Parts: sequence; structure tokens; C-alpha cells
Amino acid sequence: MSSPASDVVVHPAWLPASAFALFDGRLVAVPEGSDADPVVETLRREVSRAGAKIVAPGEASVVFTIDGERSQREGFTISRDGSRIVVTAANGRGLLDGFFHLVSHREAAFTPGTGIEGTFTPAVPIRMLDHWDNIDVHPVMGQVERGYAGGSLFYDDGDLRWDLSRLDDYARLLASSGVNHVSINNVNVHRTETTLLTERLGWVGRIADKFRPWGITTHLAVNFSAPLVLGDLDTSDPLDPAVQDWWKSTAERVYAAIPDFGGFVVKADSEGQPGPFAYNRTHADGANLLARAVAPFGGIVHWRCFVYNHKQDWRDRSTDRARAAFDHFTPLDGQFDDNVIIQVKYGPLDFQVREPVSPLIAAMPNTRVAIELQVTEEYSGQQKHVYNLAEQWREIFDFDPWGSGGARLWQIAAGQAEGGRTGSIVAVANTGDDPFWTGHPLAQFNLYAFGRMAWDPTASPAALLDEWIALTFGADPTAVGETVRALLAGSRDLYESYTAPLGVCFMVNPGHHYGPSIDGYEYSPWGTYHFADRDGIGVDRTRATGTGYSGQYHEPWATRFETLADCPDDLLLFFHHVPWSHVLHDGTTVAQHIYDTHFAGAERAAELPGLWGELQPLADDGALDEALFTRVAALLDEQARCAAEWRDQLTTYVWRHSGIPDAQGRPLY
Ligand code: GCW
Repeated sequence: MSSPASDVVVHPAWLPASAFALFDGRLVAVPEGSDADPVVETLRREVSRAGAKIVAPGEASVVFTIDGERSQREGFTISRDGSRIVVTAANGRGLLDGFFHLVSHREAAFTPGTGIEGTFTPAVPIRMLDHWDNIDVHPVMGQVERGYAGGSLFYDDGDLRWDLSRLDDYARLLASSGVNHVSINNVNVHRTETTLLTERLGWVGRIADKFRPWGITTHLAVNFSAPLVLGDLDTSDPLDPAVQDWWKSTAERVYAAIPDFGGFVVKADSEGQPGPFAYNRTHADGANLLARAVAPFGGIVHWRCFVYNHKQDWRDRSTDRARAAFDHFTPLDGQFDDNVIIQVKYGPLDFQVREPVSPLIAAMPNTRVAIELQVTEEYSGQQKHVYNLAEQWREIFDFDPWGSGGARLWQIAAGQAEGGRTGSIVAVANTGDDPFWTGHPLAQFNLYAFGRMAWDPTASPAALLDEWIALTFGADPTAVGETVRALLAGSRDLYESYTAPLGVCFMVNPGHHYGPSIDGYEYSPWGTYHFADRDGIGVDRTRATGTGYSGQYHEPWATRFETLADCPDDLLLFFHHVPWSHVLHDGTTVAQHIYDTHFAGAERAAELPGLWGELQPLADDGALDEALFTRVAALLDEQARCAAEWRDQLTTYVWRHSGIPDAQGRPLY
């Protein structure tokens, strides 16, 4: 076991004591807990911790009650009985969700007529955070792959953390936001991490014990070649009976140790991870192999679709990474077992700031689909820049793959699209052992918003921001709240304005993916090109003259993306290769658009430190957490610096390649 964690002060995020003020002194009735449903006991503790007194239902002003006959197993109902609030649910987790619903509504919760009553049911049953945590510190990726918030909350340099008590606070934060499933290791499952299934299974059990009282189910990412990697067999062929037996007996051992284990997450045939292709088998063969091992116990397999050739020849312009997931998986629709959920990244490339929604999500009506998001900000400023992910998720969830009048994207995961089946909403976590949990303190908002939007994918980012600000910083409209709102609202558009333009993607430094490197991936094997030259820029993904990717969409999008005049400007360079002088819908040329957005974006970023700096007196007199103030101040300086670097590289690149001067004569180098 590793050494005890230092006694660092952990920030309460959106659950400071002040957030519970309305329960202080209140009389509340809560059922007795039981071994069968430990979350009820958690609720009792939460109610007491909030300062309420637990009393019999007859004396209470808030009554939590379990209704075993309730038709919805998930969610809760809030009603009023005279002046009493009654929260009803089928189980402890439903009641806990109801409790946090009241907390998040603050005064309104106890004010009649404010509309907090009703039945609240999550859109999807599985709202999962995937942690890309390594046990061993990986030589390139560190303790947490794409982690920007310090080390792992679970592991510390080769070992399980000696002190897991911080997971109590973590699980509480996740549960309060709506998350109810976690996967606890990297999907790139290295040798040591493979043993979480076997000799290190006890660790998984200890972590699951921490999440269980909050109604959170634990899953594990597994290595498809585990039987081979662990040296038990000389094959991982999914059709080999010995391999099938290996997975069955392994699953039996896992469920004997952790009876409520959630299931497996798998990255196969992707970026060097092993998979069924090695045996000429399909991904349905592979997924069903694992699904059949966990099915007797109610387990689920989340099978990722991030399958593409990462050793592409950049000279070959016919291969298109964006096509790959759709091409691999749509022929398999209908072949996956019922307990397989196909996990698809929201875009066809890789968590970019602007890419079209993946056509695969709407192309498998006979398959359960999970939409995969990244809360960790690999490509969106790495928790050094302010970036409001909820604003981006709003657009993603609202995308209408069959055109207006048809289902929205989120409804596919929710099983509400025609012929569709219920899937899940999943995101890669942005947390670590950083005292602020998320590196950038304002990135806590994204964690909160993920849970809330996985529960209610129609939620408004502005309303969630208000809710989160009130919980975290207090409800009164203060300078802090106003400034935080000013920083976060619109921050996605701001980031986009000074980074890769018009949906062209990447242009980041290879490897770590932070900061500009316009040609960084241009001659690499990764399939992420922009094809800029003296004449123009962009990827021709049309059916007429390009890779044909536009044809993977249903109408009206297939035609809209294909047709230069109709393609949305913000995705122009994703679908078309155009001259620098191409005129956008607003009348500016591509070259001038890049100049204008980048100069304006960097200028705006340069103003942010000053805006935040106005709060200095509040930090001085203790009204604002000084450590938080200082951390944000330093990060805003870095954002401003980095935005200027992006501006100068992008604008100079355009100038040198196109020879088109900036109409406003701003400095180019
Ligand atoms: O975005 C890419 C990341 C990899 C990651 C991969 C994936 C875990 O750069 O670090 O690997 O996606 O989603 O599997």
C-alpha cells in the first residue's frame, strides 16, 4: 500500500455546508436503512449532516418515503401534503436524488407554488463516468491518461491508495449530480491494470465499497486479451471454448467478490489495444463473448467504437478516419447481445471542439447505444482554459439526425428514437487528487453539468450554471457569482474563436495535445489532417469528389453537408476543401474569418485576468477562498498567453500560405 495522502484541504465543490442551509433545524422523516439498500442509511446521514432532525413522519415537514410498488424504479416524486413536502421513490438512491433536488432548488424547495413538485425520472438508466486511471505511473501518460487534475483518486504509483476516504466525498459529489455508474481504470489496459480482474480484484471490491452507499455501481475496463496477457491461455479468440470458459469463470469470481458489479468497458482493436480482429472475428463476436460471461449476473458490456487505423499513410487521401467507426459497426447492427451497449464518441474523430455529431449514433436501431463525452478537457484547454462543456453538449444532444421533427440525439441513448433501444450516457472524468478536484476550479462546473445533463439531456446550460454558482458560491447575486458567470458563459465559443477554425480539427501539439501546432499532425500516421496549401484548406469528405463520409448521414444532413453552399460554416472545413478566398455565409472570406476570430478571441482572453482581478479585495477579506482565487488568476494568465500564441500562429500561417493580407492590417509575422 502507498503512503497516506498528505492532509491537503479538499475543496467542497458544489456542496459546501452553506448549500444545505435550508435543511438546518428542519424536522425530517427518513426510513430506516437496511443491508439490502445501504443508500437509505446514507440519506439519513446526509439529512443529519445538513442540520436537520430526524423525526417520525407525523412530526416532519419533509417526509422521505419508499414506495416499493412504484412503477419507475429510478427517480422520485415530490408532492406537497399541506405544508409538508413528501419525497417518494422506489429505493434509497431515488430518495437521495430527491434530497439533492431539494438542495439544488434552495429557497424554492420550501416555497409553495414554485413548481418543484413532480415526478423526475432520468433519461437514461446508466449515467457513467469513465476514469482513465493507471495503477502504475505510465511513462508518457502519467497516473491518469488525459488527466489534468493531479494523480488518481484510486491509485498511487503502483498501488491502491492507502487512504481511500476521499472517495466518500467524491462519491457524494457524483451522486448529488446524478451520476450512478463509474468505471475505475484506463481503457488502455496495461499489464498491471489487467490484474484488477484477478489478483487485484480485492482493490476493485474496496473501491466498490466506497461507491455503493451512494447508489453508484462500479465497472472495470478490461483487456480483451486478458487470458493471453495473464498467461493463462495462448489465445483470446472469442470463438474458442477455452477462452469462453476463462471469461465465464473470471466473471463468476468477480461477482462472488462484488455481487453488484456493473460490468466491463472495452476498447478493442483501437490504438494498439488487442481485439477480435486478430482472430478474424467481428466486434459482435468479441462483445458477446464478454457479455455472455456477465449476463447471468445482470452485468453490462460497454463496447467502445473508437476503431480506426492509427497507422495511416498521410499520402493516402482516400482513407478517412472519420468514416471508420460507422464502416466497422453498422454491418453488425442486430448482432449484439442484449447486455451489450455500443459506446460511441460524440464525433467521428476525437472529442474536438467542433466536429459533426457521429453518424454512427443514429445508424444502429437494433443496438443499444451510449453517447460518449469527455469531461476531461483533452482538446478544450486541458483545464487550464475556461471552457463550458455544457454549451457544447447542448448542441450535441439537440442534433436531429433525421432532420427537424425527428428524434434528437439524446433520445437515441434514451431509447426514444423510433425502433431504438435504451443505452447510456458516458463521459471520461475530469477529476483527480487535486484539492479542487478538477485542476481549474471552474471546471467543477463541467463535472456537475455532466451528471445533470445525463439525467436530463434537455437541461439549459445557463440554468445549470446559475444552479451551480448558487450552490458553490452562495445564492445572493454577488460579484463572485457575476464574474464566474461572465467567465463561463460563452467560454466554449471563445475557446473555439482562437483555436482550430471552421471545424478543421486538431492543429494541437502532437502527444500531449495542448497549445497550437498547425502542421503537428499533418504528416503523421494518425489520420487527422487539414490539407492546407497555398490555395486553400479543409478535408473533402463529399461523395462527389472526396472520401464519401457525408453519405453516412441520413437526409437532410447527407445533402446539407455535401453541398458547399448549404454546409454550416462552423463545419465547413470538416466537409470541404475550399480556397482561402471562399466566401462564408456572413460575407467574409475564410482567410479574413480566421484573422477576425483569432484577433478578437485573443483580445477577449487577454481581458479575463483583469475581470477576475477585480475580485482581489474579496479574496483579501476572506469572502472568496484565497486559494481558489489565486489558482484561477494564474490559469487565466496562462489562457491569455496561450490564446495569443494560437492567434499568432494561425494568422501568420494563413498569411504565409495564402498571401492574403488582413483587411485591418493587424500584425502578421
Ligand atoms: O482521445 C484519444 C486520447 C487517448 C485515448 C483515446 C480513447 C485512452 O488521445 O489518450 O486513450 O482517445 O478514447 O481511447
